[in-house]
Amino acid sequence: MSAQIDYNQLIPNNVNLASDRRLLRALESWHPKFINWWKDYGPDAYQENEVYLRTAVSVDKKGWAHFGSVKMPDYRWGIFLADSNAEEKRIGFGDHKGEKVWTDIPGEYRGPLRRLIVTQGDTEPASVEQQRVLAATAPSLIDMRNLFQVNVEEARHLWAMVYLLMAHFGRDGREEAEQLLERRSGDPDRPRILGAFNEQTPDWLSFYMFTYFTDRDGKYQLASLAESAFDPLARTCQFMLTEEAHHMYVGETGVARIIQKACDVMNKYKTDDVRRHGAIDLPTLQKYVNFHFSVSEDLFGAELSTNAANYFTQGLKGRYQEQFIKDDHSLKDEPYEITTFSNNTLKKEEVPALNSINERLRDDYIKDCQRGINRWNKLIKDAGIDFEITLPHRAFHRQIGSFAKANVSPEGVTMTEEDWIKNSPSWLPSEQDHEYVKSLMIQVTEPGKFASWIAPPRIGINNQAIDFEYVRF
Ligand code: BYC
Ligand code: FE
Ligand code: FE
Repeated sequence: MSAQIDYNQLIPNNVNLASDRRLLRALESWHPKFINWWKDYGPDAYQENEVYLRTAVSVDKKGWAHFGSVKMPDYRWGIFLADSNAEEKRIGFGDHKGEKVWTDIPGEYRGPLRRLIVTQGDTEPASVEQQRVLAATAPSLIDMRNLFQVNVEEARHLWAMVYLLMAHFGRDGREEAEQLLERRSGDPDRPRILGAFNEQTPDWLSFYMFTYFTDRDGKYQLASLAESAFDPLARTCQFMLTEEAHHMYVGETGVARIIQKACDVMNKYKTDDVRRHGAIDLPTLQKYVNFHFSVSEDLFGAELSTNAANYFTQGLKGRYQEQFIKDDHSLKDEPYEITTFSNNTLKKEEVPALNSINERLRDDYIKDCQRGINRWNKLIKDAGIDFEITLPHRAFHRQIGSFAKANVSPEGVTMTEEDWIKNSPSWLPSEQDHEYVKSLMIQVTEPGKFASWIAPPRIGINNQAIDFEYVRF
């Protein structure tokens, strides 16, 4: 008998994998393809080094963040659904409000649910592909470890969606699972589904911005799917959200440390020209904010969307924290105020709430983005420096929805396309800005040492010291 992998052992899970032969077989044929993808399109180096990673081995407090040193290809990508009592749980919104949640998929909703799960699943490996070359320029060991932690968890999120596809969509699901490994970020012939996931993440400033702004879209999309009447999807997303928090923490603290360094240099040398001292100036940082925020806003879809209205009415995808919203949760004739663009003018307008589900989620997202910006601004203020980072207007630099046709400045002023293009180098990272940031990207691997452009973090990972050997060489 050939050496058999015990998949129930290999894949930590709380879905009783051992008892489902058909599912096990499907995963057995997908797993080697996943590993090949991980080796070819995951981190392009250090696959044989031991990395201090957390692994989820169960969903409870003790098990979901189990720390240890592992080689990435040996990471145990598990399948976990948050605890649930499907017998008592009720659907919280839409036409099926009040009915029991579904443990399997009603036939008529297979199409839209498959599409939602595939779109979610597609972003996870896409982000790993986007980040694959970053280790070669990591500013410290702890940062390199954080990158790898995010990468293995995004790969686990792929597993989470592949599990749903294989367990609930039969042959179609198995085909979708294959295609999730075949599309490639940025490949013009077989791109990833959503725009932001085909952009490059060429440097660490982009990486922190991505984890701050784009992983936060993940938080809001997952939270909406965690409301789903399809209980396995809801529970999977609920558990993914616990991991998502760390990704956004990496982004927020990463940017904060860059700001700290810029402020320290400004104060030490009494100059705004921090580039002379190998730091990243705040105006450049603002341009990266403008870019990553606007690209991430596009991920919420069009302001008015019948797709989103249908998902809601059918009970497939809810709103952020549905149970805390005080309305009828069916939105048959509720209004919602959105900003619209027509005749070259931005204005506020009341529209049916049901059609503006995407915009409402984007509103929740924007508020959340602003909270971290406020914390960054406090750092700047505490350093005695007169500079404020701001979120650009929601219509600035958009590709999706009604603002795609608009030419709007970060301040929200409409203009001609010609003027917009003329001004854009002062709003978005220019070729020179990219070159400058790239010139700073030099790998630092001595424990406890950091590149010139970033301050050390305040604390280590899991109570380890800052100079702990997070990646062993
Ligand atoms: N790019 O009716 P609309 C994460 C298409 S991030 C390209 O508004 P809908 C993560 C759309 O497909 C979270 N195309 O669309 C973060 C539609 O096409 P059709 C990912 C786009 O369906 C970091 C048309 O435009 N999860 O987890 O309401 C690292 C009309 O649009 C885009 C999800 O996205 C775009 N940006 O809304 C790792 C959740 N936007 O029908 C991971 C699942 C729209 O005309 N996805 N289009 O052919 C969804 O809920 C929805 O698909 C969307 C789009 C909210 C994305
Ligand atoms: Fe994810
Ligand atoms: Fe994430």
